[in-house]
Amino acid sequence: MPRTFKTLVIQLSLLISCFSIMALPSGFNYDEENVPSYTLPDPLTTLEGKKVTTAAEWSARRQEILELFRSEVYGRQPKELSFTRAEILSEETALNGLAIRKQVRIFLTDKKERPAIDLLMYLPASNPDNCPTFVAMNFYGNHTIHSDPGILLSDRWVNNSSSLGIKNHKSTEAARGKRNHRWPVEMILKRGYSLCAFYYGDVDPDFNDGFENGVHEVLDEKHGDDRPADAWGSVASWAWGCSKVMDYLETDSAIDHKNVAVFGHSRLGKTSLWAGAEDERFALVISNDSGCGGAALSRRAFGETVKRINTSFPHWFCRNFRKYNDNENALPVDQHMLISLIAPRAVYIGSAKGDLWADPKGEFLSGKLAEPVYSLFGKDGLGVADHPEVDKAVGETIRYHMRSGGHDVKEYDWEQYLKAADAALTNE
Ligand code: GTR
Repeated sequence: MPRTFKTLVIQLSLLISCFSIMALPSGFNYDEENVPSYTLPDPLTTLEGKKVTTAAEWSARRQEILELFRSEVYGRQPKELSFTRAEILSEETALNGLAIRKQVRIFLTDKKERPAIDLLMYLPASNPDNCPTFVAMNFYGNHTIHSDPGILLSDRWVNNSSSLGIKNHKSTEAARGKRNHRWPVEMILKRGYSLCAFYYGDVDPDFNDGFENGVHEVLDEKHGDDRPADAWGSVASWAWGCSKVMDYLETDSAIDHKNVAVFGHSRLGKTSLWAGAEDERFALVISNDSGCGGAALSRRAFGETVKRINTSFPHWFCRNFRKYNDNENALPVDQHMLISLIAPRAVYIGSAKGDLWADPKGEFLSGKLAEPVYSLFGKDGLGVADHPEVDKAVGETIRYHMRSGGHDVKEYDWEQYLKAADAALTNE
């Protein structure tokens, strides 16, 4: 590369990283020296103070921790979890013969036609039966993940977005394929995996409406302030949507339902972790840049804090979580215990260097501190003592990397997730 061009590239990347730091909300801590001192609860000590030393003892402790997350952080999902019904909307060859594109409407309750998840399935044409898959949530509708004209245009409520041309909470053709940089569909298919994508708003539109719409309207007995303090928030309902997709996949011979990964980015990374905790059918759980309420330790209060997330997004968690605003040390759990709930299954925590808001170090530490639980099952964790350098993926059953760049999903991330799938899912 000529020197002047190289200098320009370096200057530009410095400028970009400055921008990503400048874009961080002010009034929050981004300095390691100012992380408060804290003591973390031990995943392997029961509420009665007994030490857990075997995998058999872990199962009771796991239940205890799961209950704490339900009552204090994400809220409780309704009991009824069984599959109701699905309708095949279309099934055709697509992507120049590389894929079979199947679109399926999964009805979420037997009470009404909506809410329903529209599942976009891309199956490798070379391997359309019993194929391992990624269940992956998207932010603006299935039609945004690829320019494929056969993907049904979502008509559901969506967040407005100038870059996707979405106004008045309604998506249009202008948004088709606009998020394709986050979705290397062809790469996934060529590696022998299928992709099952859905729009999270199909389950619950992402705005604070007192839980009167989406699945809450149909399944919750009470709405608004009458809801119990441990009633499920939106993250829990999106996670429940992943389980509904799994219910359907168990009925579809195209999918090897014993080898399913669940994937999400950012708020949907928080969601994939909670889905993996609640539903042990997911063999691999992937969280990309999930941050506060996801993989990052709450007690570090680095970047986004519990108070800030409960204030900006009062509908994401249960009301009890607000007790820990500026009071993280009182939490009976921290997010390393969320990772522990996934044991002994595979988990991948992806971070990004420029994404200080999501606290990469706090995300790494959660994986690290879950290792003793994986050890009970003879499973290897991250295999390193300290945070790895940038763009260096580490780990075995627990995996981690911190990619260069900002809060996003890049091809580098997917390359690592595919390697994790090769190791964790059997692909026959
Ligand atoms: C941010 C929020 C993060 C993350 C992100 C996203 O505004 O503070 O916790 O969830 O949104 O989901 O895009």
